[in-house]
Amino acid sequence: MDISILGIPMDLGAGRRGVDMGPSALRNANLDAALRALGHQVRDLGDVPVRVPETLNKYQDQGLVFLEEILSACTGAYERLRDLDANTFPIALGGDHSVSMGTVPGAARGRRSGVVWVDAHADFNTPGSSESGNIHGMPVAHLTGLGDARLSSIAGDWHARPEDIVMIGLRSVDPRERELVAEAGIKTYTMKDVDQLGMTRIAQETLERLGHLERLHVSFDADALDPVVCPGVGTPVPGGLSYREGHLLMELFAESGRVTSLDLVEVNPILDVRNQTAEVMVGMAASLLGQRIL
Ligand code: HAR
Ligand code: MN
Ligand code: MN
Ligand code: MN
Repeated sequence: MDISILGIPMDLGAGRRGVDMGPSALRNANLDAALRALGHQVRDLGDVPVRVPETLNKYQDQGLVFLEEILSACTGAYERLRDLDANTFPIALGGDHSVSMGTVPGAARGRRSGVVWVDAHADFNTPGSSESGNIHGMPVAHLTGLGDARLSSIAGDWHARPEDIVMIGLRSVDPRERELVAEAGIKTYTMKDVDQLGMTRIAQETLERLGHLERLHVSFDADALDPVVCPGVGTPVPGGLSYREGHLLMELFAESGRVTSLDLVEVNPILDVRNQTAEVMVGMAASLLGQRIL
């Protein structure tokens, strides 16, 4: 497979500094070599330009922190991925999760696409429901066309349909956000569901539910994994996916042969232990892209 890597070194959407160093940490954990070892052709496109927070005054525009700069970086990521060859597999390196407002439609390249959101959080706030104003808590809502019109039209009128989205690993959802997720009718698997059903069944159900779609995008937030496995994240929540649950999900998706793009986001090297979180996330990417035990 032809794989293209694109970094979006941005932390403007998060409440805490540091995930702007995520792309560097993931590259240092030898993402490209791990994928080449699996027989893929790998090209690194470098990084999308992102403004440095210290050059800006923090502001809110309609309840959105750093709206203009995030819009510009997401648009950059969108355009870069949109222009890739149709059968290239893009891997976007965050950066905070707001980058996915650009990477998901960019990777879709105009086509309808399923979205598997692997995350402790639903990221389904709107400017009206958000308690923090941090845009990384809002990308999925904007992908479906809700929220601020500027952020929801990064890809023109391309939107993810709620019935094409599945969330896995949830354990921190704000009260008003919970209502929005339910209203939208998005399929969710909380950590309770992971405990009760097991990851095998969740992976199977997800692939079945999205069975009408030829293209699937996996948006993998490092905080979906337990903080013991991935300590280097800005918003750790206890009780997350185990190392094996993460790998199993990726392995079952790999077997399906249906995933066509990936985000690796929210890696925060400042809070990490010897780049462990980036290394774990590179392992997840390798499993999704065909690494086998036997
Ligand atoms: N729900 C909270 C908010 O909207 C926290 C969101 C944290 N998001 C991430 N990405 N780390 O999943 O502010
Ligand atoms: Mn997230
Ligand atoms: Mn998260
Ligand atoms: Mn729109």
